[in-house]
Amino acid sequence: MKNPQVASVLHEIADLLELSGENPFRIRAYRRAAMNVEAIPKDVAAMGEEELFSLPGIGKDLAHKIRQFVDTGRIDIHEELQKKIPRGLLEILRVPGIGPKTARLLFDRKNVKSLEELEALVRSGRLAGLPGIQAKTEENIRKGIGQLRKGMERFPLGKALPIARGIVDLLQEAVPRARFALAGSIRRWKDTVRDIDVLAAGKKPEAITNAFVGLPGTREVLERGATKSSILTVDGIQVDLRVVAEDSFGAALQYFTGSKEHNVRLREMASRRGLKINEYGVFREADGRRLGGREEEDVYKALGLPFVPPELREDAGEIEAAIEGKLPGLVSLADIRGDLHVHTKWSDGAHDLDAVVGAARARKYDYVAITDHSKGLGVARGLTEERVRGQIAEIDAANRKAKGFRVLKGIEVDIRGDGTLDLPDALLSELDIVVASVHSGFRQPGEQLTKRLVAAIRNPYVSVIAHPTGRLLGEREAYPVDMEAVIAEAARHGKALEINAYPLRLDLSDAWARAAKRRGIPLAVSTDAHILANLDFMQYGVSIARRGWLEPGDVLNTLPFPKLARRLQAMRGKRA
Ligand code: DGT
Ligand code: CA
Ligand code: ZN
Repeated sequence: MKNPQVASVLHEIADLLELSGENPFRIRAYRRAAMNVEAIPKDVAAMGEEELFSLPGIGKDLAHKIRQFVDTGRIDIHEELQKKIPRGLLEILRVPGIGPKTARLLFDRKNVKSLEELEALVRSGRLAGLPGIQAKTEENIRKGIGQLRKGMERFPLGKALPIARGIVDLLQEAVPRARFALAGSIRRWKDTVRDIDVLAAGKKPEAITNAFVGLPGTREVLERGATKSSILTVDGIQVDLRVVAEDSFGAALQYFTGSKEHNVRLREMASRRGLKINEYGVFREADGRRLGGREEEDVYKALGLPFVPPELREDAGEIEAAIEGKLPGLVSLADIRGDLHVHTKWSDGAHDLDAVVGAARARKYDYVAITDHSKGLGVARGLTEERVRGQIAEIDAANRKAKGFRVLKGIEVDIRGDGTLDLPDALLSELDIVVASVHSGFRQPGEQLTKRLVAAIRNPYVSVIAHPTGRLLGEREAYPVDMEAVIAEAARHGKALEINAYPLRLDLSDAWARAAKRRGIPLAVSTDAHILANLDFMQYGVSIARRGWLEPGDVLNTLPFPKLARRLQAMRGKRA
């Protein structure tokens, strides 16, 4: 049992309680517990009831239920609720604009038990007329279904990867001698994935399949076969398992990692050399002799190529680079020396400075930049000039205490609607790093948005533009800013752009990060953490950097502190 599986079931209990019209406090208790289980780095399966009880937001009763779930794969109340409430209502609850009351009403009055039935009802025009459902509501529900259908096509990596890793761990525990790996887009760290692809090989293929179809957190077994099985998790994500022969594991991993476009190119190369590659191995056309396939490297070696990291396998020039021996030496998580965008209690972060410093040090960082919001962001308790001064004093004190670690004085200054900044230059000049970003007026014409970003880049004290396109995966498109122009301006002034590692942002995207690198712009890979656990989002930011072909030298926060400080100083001199 793994934390994502436990969290999913707790979330689902909360949903089911909501559908049964239960007490909101009880519902909130389950939600809070689910979020806490998601956030803690320790395995809940390894905790006793006492230790679970000591976690924030987990009472005696919940500690007992979690323990029960870990031990037996079931929770009584979950089983009872499932008997009472049809599964399809959970899906209906996910339609934007439909709350538990409406879902329940649809069920009670029209016997709607699934998304399909709801769609049919909407199509037939029999939705209006129900109490509380006006023409406007009907229209909203119609739109909501469309949105959900669209969103269901892909999941953010930040949601799918923890679930996928949990699944692989559980399978590995169930069949310790078998070999497991993630494949497909999730192994290539694509920012969104359609499903989770898992590959397995072992002496007892049947045991692998049994473990897979019996995984906790499974809503439905879609397919069960000797070499291919599929399940749907309670989160609505499909997981495909392929079981292959042990000596084909490498070839199958290469094949099922894709991308399809990358593999097509490799097969063309192979065929020109009189070779054939498929999911079973590498073969010589002439006599059918097998040249390898146990390890993934075998495939690339047979073609005379170096190993191509999965993040690059998009047929975006990596094959040409591999042929010429010019693959980039990609940046990795271990190269990251600090986080340059973190919030504290001073604005809308959850923790105080000491806690953030402790968490950054625990991740072996050399520094962290504290970048709380500026005053214009009232909802986030943005800092006035006076409060910035108060924070400066606190950071100075922290730096006097801290040995071998530096706290950078920073701000996430709001770029106002007219392109001016929310705090005066004189104050910004006292800080080590100024991160500037847009938080309002997304609906402005692209031209105005571009002007705002360009103006911010021109301010001598701005160091980094944070989440430059404003996209929120599955929720909001990038705003219509002219990124080419922004990149050109950043290049002109030697300013950095951010790869925001928050899983719903991943902004810049991989493609824009690569475009920025081509112009020699340094990238800051930052988490924008608001709680300590968010510092672990760094892995997603690094994956975008890698998919953007970035090397350590392209990433600002791979620099050791003294070099970083000099670099940030130099940015201020570069006014065109
Ligand atoms: P996704 O699922 O849309 O996020 O992206 P992928 O790349 O994971 O695509 P998926 O799950 O359909 O297939 C996984 C990999 O398996 C894919 O990257 C390449 C390989 N593959 C699957 N079907 C085919 C096929 O029909 N032809 C070839 N050449 N490769 C395939
Ligand atoms: Ca896939
Ligand atoms: Zn932020």
